[in-house]
Amino acid sequence: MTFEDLPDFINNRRKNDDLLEIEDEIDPYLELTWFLNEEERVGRGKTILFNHVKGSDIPVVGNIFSTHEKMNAILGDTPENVGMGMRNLIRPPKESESLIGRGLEMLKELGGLRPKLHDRLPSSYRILDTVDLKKYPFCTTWPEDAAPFLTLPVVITKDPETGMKNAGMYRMQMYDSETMGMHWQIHKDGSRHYQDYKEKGKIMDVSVTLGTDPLTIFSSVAPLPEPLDEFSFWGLISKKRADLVKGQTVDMHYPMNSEIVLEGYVDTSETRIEGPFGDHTGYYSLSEEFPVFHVRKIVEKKNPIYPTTIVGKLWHEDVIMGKAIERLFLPLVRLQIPEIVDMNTLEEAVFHDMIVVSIKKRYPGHAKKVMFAIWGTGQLMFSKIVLIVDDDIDVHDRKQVIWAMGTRIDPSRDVVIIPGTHTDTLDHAASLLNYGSKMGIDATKKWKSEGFNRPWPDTLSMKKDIQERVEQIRKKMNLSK
Ligand SMILES: [Mn+2]
Repeated sequence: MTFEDLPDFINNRRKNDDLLEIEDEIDPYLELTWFLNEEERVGRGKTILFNHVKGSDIPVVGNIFSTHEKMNAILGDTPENVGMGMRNLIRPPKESESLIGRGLEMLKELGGLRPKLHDRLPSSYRILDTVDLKKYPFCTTWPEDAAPFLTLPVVITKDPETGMKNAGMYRMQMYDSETMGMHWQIHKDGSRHYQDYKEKGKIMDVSVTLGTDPLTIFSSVAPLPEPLDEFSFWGLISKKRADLVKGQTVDMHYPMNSEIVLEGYVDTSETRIEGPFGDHTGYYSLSEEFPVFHVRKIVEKKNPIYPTTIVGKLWHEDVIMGKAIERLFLPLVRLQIPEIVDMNTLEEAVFHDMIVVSIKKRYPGHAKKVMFAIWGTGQLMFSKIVLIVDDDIDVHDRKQVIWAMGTRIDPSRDVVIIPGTHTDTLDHAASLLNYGSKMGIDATKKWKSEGFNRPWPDTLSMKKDIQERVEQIRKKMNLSK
């Protein structure tokens, strides 16, 4: 089961005693997002509906993804199970199946997931006569932010050649009542479309959907392999076809369950200073030139609800989403790099700054092979530090990981530095924007065939019978937990 739309999700949260409704007037300037922050900090992470937001008639909802329980409700299952389901869909044929039979079955399954396209807006929508972004409760999160930012927009663009849709999430700075910044990071699909339009010297249509069912929001964040678009991914998870409706002034379709849609365009010859913005790195992103989005038309539901999120250091809901992505995509990553046993993208390192991967090592130099495979796989390419450990290490146990890193490496032999390569746009330490270096650390036990000629010492562990005997005595004395 997936949610119909944002109000359906909110009702579900109310029923599950996971909704705080705030009736006090809350200022969208700093106060509102700090409220979300505090609810997460105390470890409860309830969804919050702000019914009275200063300067706007529109309620705001936040903490949509703030617990694992909620994330599972949104996916309709655990990320692990969803990932295994996707892996099975693209599994190779079994011995009993013919290759063609399997291929046809796959096509049928995937074809069934294409979005359904509608021409007419449902009657519950209205097309506004004027464009005035100032009436919306857009939030400012941190004191040095340049302006209010949209933090959960689903930005839809179309490939100018193939017409293939993309839905991505890029923060958007409010400039005035009609224009916004479009923070298209250079490696993202939205930015690639932008580059293609720019080469042709064309203006591009863009729609920005604010508030859909949470799975659509999640899909726009998921690092999907190129041929799979976000709405088909949505279909794959929800096992039904997404309903998209034709725009009024843009040549594209967008989710028919949107609360608010900003239809508009980006003139590819125009940029403007964007930022600073308090980011999920824990720093303010610096100001840079980015494209500008002009709103032509606004379409909204009667009584819409606006969704927002807070990013900052560590404990925010992007960690829950990031972990769901890690678990969901692990089975698919393992299709491509089968020697990976487990991986941990560390939230303390903003996910992509450090990844720990355990492998079943089979041949000399295997750890380095896996490092290079990671730098060549989807958005794992952003991993700044890749730490490879043997599969006796639990990658989710920081103590074991640091122990392996400390005791199993000889730095001059086991650390590789790759100079002059791509970096994440939000890597503030790289000397140039989008360009820097990577580090791989091979913390596997070294083998003779890797030139290691000393014996590798045995790892400590206690005999089973001794453990059991001591445990019996402790139990008798009530010392056992
Ligand atoms: Mn995409």
